[in-house]
Amino acid sequence: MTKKMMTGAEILLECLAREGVECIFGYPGGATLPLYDALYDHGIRHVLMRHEENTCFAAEGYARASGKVGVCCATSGPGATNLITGLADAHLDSVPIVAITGQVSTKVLGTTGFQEADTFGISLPCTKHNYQVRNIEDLPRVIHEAFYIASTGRPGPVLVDIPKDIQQARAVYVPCDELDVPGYKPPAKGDPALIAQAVQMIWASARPLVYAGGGIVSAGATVELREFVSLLGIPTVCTLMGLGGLPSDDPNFVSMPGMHGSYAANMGLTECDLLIALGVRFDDRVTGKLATFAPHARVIHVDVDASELGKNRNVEVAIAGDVKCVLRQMNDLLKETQPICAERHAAERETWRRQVRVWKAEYPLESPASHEMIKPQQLMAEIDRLSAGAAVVVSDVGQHQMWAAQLIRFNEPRLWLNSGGLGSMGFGLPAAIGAQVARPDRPVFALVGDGGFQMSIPELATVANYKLPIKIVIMNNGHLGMVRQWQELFHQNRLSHVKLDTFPDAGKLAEAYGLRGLTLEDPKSLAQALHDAASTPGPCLLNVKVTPYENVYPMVPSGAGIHEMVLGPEYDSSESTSPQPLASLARPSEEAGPVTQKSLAVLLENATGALQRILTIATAQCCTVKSLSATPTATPGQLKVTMALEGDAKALTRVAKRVSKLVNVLETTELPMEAVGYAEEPRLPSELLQLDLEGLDPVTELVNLPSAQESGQPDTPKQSFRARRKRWAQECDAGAGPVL
Ligand SMILES: Cc1ncc(C[n+]2csc(CCOP(=O)(O)OP(=O)(O)O)c2C)c(N)n1
Ligand SMILES: [Mg+2]
Repeated sequence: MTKKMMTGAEILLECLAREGVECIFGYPGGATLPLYDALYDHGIRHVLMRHEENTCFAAEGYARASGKVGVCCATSGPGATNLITGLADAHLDSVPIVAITGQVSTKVLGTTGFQEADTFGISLPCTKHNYQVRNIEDLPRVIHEAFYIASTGRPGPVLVDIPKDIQQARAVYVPCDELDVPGYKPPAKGDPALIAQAVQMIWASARPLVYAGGGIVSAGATVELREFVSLLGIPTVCTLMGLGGLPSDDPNFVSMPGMHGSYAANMGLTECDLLIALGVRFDDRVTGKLATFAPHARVIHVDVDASELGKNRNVEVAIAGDVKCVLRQMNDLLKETQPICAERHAAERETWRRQVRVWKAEYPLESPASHEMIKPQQLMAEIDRLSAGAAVVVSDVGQHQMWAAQLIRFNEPRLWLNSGGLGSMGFGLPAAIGAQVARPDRPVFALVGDGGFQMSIPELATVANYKLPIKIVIMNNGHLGMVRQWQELFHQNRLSHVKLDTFPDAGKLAEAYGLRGLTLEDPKSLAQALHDAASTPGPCLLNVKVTPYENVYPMVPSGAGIHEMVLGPEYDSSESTSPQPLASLARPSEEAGPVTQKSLAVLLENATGALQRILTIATAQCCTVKSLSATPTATPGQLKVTMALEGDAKALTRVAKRVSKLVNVLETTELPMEAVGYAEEPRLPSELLQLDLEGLDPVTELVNLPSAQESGQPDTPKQSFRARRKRWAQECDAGAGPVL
């Protein structure tokens, strides 16, 4: 190859091109003038953002959506310091970024020159690695190392600080084809002895649970994870960072665990006897109080970053390795041992799966609707309906982020992008810009709060400039909602400086930037407006006004165990939605009443899983379904289900209340007992067969299910929940909580 004289800036761009970089998100300045001059007629695309922090968020959006390394660039001094939040964000969420910063010339370094900041020193704790290039000959090696380190092992941001005179200097470009980074050897395969031990523990488990995190997404291990959980039918919870790692439509997917996780996910973690932790870091937002986290579980932990293993929780088997490779190894061994081991504990595992299904049905993550004002959950349900698990949803930080994580499905990895570890407000819109650049083929929603949106308004110019067809949806609750929720619940509702009184007219704001925009308040127009926005080409800004005092539930109070989650006002006897002190909100009832009967008529949309949910709610409350019949109504697609129930009086009331809240239930009426009567044989008319009963235990079994007392079952879910809580209380009183 002929050797070529090039400037440092040209060499930098050549190296970026060799790394396959398609786009740089940047903002120029004095110390990057040589680089921008070289970019002037270079093929690499540059997206001019409106703030340096957003160059890094956009690069993160690009990286998270595509799986490639995101590249951002800023000038020295204030440009570089503006990048820091983005770098810290990428560092905590393990996102591969290469950040290029300009620096004052080497002769001026250390003299407090104009726009000099110690970028190397400042960025050290919030990057995976960083460099300052002092010699043009080092440039190719440094750039290729930066990409290698950013994208391998546990991914993360790498910063390269390049003084201006190095960008201007000329040298013969010598490509760097081989890398050797001393001391950096990310593990790939797991130790076979540990894999064997893990597989043995898996076959020996009665109540296994997979706890999958962002590592699954980073490693591209979705296919392997699907196979792994399907081999034994292991219920799987995905963390905020791991959503989509196991598709939401996978039968083994439960939901998100943790502070705002579902009842099923948190109880699954609490009750499992084997926890298989894959690409997770036992983050405090997931574990709650560590002393009561997964108290009955032995733990297998797989992570590419060996320093995570055993960091927060003792583990029985710690496997350092790429989770994709390790899952392949485990899958191979599971399949090999299946013929001899599959029967072991199979019945217990089936009971466990049923238990998790019951928890899901009993305490579902629901989208309550209102006819007067749009509820935040209603907005998420509409986005979910439009997306059907296939759109990219980039969220900002706050209540809207938690509702989105709870209620929107993601049937592929890299569709759900959010700032998890650092929780950086202002992330949503710029990250959506990066995501849309990476995925022009997919609809991209930027779902932001009215607070976070106001941190990133200038990026509307970028959206307009590049005609990016992002649908910006502001969940406008008039507050810094998540902070308001904590003030309400933990600071006696003293709402201190959280009201966002002034918000721009979205129509005018959008128009000022040359975009379409409107404000929505009427629940009746929500679905159509979102549909129009999604189906009309080009960007759009929707300001959706929602009920201002809604809280995100379930919620695990800070410092509590995740089994102590507060389920929310709909599980309380009072139906008030006004702010209430935490203590007044219900946890599952602890007292039993007399056995009695109740009959219910339920008007139902004939939709997937609708009947299943009603029946599982009843059985989960230990109520016996004595008879059940269904008849079509005059309205197509509607059924009237009549059922006679027997059980604890309070439980029957809870069943009636919860059934009435189900999404597909239009109306619930209590009937006099004589109107229904008990059937010797359950009446199951053919209309029932039109309901989607997939995953449901045989209907006859449910209909004839004996009550807990009759069957002599030792421990119903409710009873075990009560017993467990009592036991912990006693243990804590005795000063001997579960030992880890
Ligand atoms: C940069 C930054 N500043 C402050 C916070 C603390 N914080 C977390 S959530 C939140 C409220 C967000 O309000 P909004 O964007 O309206 O979203 P909502 O919670 O109302 O959905 C705040 C202030 C943060 N996470 N990031
Ligand atoms: Mg808000």
